[in-house]
Amino acid sequence: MINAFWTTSLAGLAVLSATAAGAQTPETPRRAGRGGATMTLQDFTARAERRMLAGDVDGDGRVSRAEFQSGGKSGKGGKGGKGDPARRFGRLDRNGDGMVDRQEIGTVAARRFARLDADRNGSLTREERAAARTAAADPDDTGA
Ligand SMILES: [Ca+2]
Ligand SMILES: [Ca+2]
Repeated sequence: MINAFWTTSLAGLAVLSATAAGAQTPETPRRAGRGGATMTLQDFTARAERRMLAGDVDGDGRVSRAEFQSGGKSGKGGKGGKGDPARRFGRLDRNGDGMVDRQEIGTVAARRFARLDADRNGSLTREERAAARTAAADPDDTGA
């Protein structure tokens, strides 16, 4: 009886710690070799930063409105809607100082990640990202 009790408790604890560890550890081993099929928040944020800062012409680590609007790659050919650079810039520049910095990119990317991560497991599958691309509108689109 005592043995059964302890066995059950320990098994329960093992499951709990495994779950906790799983939640905190990025899925590096599984991700490796799968061609980036899944992305952690870190990957996602890094990619958003890279894309945004590709338009950082003067290299100050921030993207000004002018830099953003002339940074051809970030737009999807677009006038209006989610592709409109002016509107996208306004959403990214959360403190309204006319510059988008890393922190702002990170904030927006994290929010977007949380929304895209449909099963809340802390990583985005190819399917979850594909669903985002076909979504009608994404107010936090960072181009990632
Ligand atoms: Ca800003
Ligand atoms: Ca997920």
